[in-house]
Amino acid sequence: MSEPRIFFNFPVTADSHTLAAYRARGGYRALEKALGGLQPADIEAEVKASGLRGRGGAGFPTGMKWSFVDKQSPTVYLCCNADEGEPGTFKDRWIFEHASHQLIEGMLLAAYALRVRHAFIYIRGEFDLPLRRLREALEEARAAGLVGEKILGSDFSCDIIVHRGAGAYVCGEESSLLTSLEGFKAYPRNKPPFPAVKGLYQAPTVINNVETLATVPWIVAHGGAAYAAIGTEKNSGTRLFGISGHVNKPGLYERATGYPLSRMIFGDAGGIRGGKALKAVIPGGSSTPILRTEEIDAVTLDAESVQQAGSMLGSGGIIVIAEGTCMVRLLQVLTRFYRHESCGQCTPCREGSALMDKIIARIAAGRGHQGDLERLEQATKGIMGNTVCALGDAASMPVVSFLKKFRDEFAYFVDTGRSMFGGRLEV
Ligand code: L3W
Repeated sequence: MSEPRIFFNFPVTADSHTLAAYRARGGYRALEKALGGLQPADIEAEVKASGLRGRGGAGFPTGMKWSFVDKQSPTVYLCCNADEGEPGTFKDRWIFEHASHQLIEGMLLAAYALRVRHAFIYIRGEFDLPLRRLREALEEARAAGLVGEKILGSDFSCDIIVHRGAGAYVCGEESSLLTSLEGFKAYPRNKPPFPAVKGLYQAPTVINNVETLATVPWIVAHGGAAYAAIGTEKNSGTRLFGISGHVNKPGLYERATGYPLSRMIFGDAGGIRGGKALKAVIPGGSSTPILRTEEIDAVTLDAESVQQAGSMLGSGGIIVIAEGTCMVRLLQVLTRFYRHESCGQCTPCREGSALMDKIIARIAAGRGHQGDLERLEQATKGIMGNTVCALGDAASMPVVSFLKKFRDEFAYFVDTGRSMFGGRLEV
């Protein structure tokens, strides 16, 4: 294969997740290289040169985020955001199950670059096998002198602490993750100050997604320029794309950025189940705006292209929807989720997500009122931009985009009390 693979570069076997297997495929050599002669600033420079952008959803340049940290601060923390909860997103889970050591090595490299002595992994509470694999890997790494005091005999010491979440989606929002880690109810905080300036226990804190950190060993091993040469100019590298919904071969695919979305759906994922036509795609996790079939023809899997089409690449969770799916009922599933996950701190999000859910539920039950679509739009306007964190926007975005793209289906349901597509929710 000519295109490098940062993740899918080994066959998964019964023991491919172990330290021995990781070492056999070159693992921890980037750490040896760093501790053997690279300065912390060299690592930051390589990450900057790589053009790596955050893989959690927002796509913020990783090297720039690292550069915001006050290098004179006596304490700097690193947090790995592993609270993977965005519906349609299941990539970080794979990394834990099959490549926990790659994440650990990436975190150690980041910790070395940022002079961190205590690094944290905030892992989704529902994860079971991923957590077990991570704990096993950390034990192996500690026993081998790769985590803890004087790593590999150098002056660099760093411990990695695992914190298990308790099943709250909002903890994937970085500031609420910090609040939760500190032991408080996970209410998000206003930004600025950004965590890089004032984060965990008020100290400068870098928070990066699992996939982002697990990419760092490859960058240190091969150089930032080699990474920048993969994919598109503004969105370098490969990404793990999770494709789910009405496709024949749902799963996780690693592709260089710039890969055509339609090739992913009709090639890699084997096309639409049951030979049906494609109706719509949610390209980057459930909070990203939905695209109709005719809008995806020219879309490639990089932030700019997806944005040009009117959506976001987000966390790379591609949800594919076949013809015959009732969009009212699909939106009901999404609004119920966001209502449940709103932390309740901000009134517009708490009350607005409940109101949207109530209206959509009554439409889907065949009891919609005339004017409900306008009420829904009004609710989104009251929420968007008026909350501390992005959850309010995330809850509103599907409502806005579904109403814009499939308004006739909603109007038909309100007018007739029935779905255009019969009585059953397509699953
Ligand atoms: C210092 C500045 N730091 C920005 C940092 C900031 C953060 C990063 C991005 O939301 C999105 C959300 C979800 N000085 C800075 C600075 N930063 N300016 O850069 O910040 P931001 O605010 O643009 O985004 P965010 O709050 O991190 C992330 C969307 O992603 N999403 C969610 C996916 C969910 C998962 C999951 O389950 N794993 O990834 C999908 O689309 O809606 O809009 O670190 O501190 N001047």
